[in-house]
Amino acid sequence: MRILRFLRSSVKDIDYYSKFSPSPLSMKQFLDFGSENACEKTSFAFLRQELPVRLANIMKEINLLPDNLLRTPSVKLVQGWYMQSFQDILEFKDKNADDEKVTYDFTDAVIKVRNRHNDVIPTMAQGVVEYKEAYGTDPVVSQNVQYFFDRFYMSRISIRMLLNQHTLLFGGKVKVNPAHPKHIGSIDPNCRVSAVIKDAYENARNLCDRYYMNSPELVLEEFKASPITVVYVPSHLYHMVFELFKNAMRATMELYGDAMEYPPIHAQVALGTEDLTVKVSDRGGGVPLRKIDRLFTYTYSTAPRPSIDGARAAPLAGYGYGLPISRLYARYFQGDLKLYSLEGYGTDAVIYIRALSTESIERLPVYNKSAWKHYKMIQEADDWCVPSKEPKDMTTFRSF
Ligand code: W6P
Repeated sequence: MRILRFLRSSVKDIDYYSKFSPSPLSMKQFLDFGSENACEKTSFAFLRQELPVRLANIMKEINLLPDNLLRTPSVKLVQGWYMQSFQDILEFKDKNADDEKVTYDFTDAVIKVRNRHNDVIPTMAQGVVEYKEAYGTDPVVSQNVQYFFDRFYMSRISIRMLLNQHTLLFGGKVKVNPAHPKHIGSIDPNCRVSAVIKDAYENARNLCDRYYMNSPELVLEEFKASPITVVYVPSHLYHMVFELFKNAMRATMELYGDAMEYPPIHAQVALGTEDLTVKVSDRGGGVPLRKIDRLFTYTYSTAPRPSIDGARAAPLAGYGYGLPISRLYARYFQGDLKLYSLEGYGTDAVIYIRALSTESIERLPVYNKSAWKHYKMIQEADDWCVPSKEPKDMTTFRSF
């Protein structure tokens, strides 16, 4: 009986909070939370409303996954984490924001929530593997799963951004990070793009050297006299370029085999009035257009991992969610990540970031009728002809 009442009340709470739209924050608003006059109390008051809204919105979408995927132990586990975290935060609904003990306990709860969700990505990936093994893949399910995961992981990125900002700003004795005193939580108001690129390259190169015993050089060009900077989360930029370098290196090394010389990877950084653009180019042979979409597909990337024998290090890239998640990081602040490939030559991977912090606003999924429709849509017949390899027998149309 107690369990039932507990479940019923949380379902009502989720319904209630899912009817609010998440409130996207701009870079400026994130910075304001970290400024002199902003305080833990303001952040607390915002988060105790906004976190349940973002959690409830995405929990409603988890429920729309195909039943067979929803029933896998992995997805059930993740669902339980969301339920628990939702309740943990709701505990603070009617608490006194002026009570220091309350705000202290809240920061503690925020840390617990973040840690609870550390393994969401591999756990959900496991759920997809279990589902594929039992039921195979069909195009309608794959399309829905792709739609879901893009929204689910974007929601997760945004929630973790909020959790991180709160704990970095208010979790310690002081707001400043001694290693990076100018950072506001995870944001660097003067993020030097090329420095992050060099760092990511060096670390990708280390992995490449371990796996292939060699690695391509980097040629980095910046189209501006002074170092290009942007208001951004350096860890997000690092995540994206690190992923691109791993892919570029793998393509290069696999194409050139045991040759002792490799074409370098080029990285270019440009700053315009709207966009800050980073291009990573390899000459690793490219990918045919038909196969580009697959690189961003969650159901495609989750092939059961090739068994890793102890002697050989983990492969450099692939079999993961690296590229789709990287694209979400780019889109999170209204940018994008695209691949342009020349099959038979190489690939350009381009990251677009908003140059103006006023335009860097969170891009968040919202649970509403039109999201609901995406899952319920029955696949209608395509409105384009199916290409046929056999040309039609034109003799039928002869006029004699
Ligand atoms: C490739 C495939 C790929 C994906 C992402 C970035 C670079 C590259 N190069 O051949």
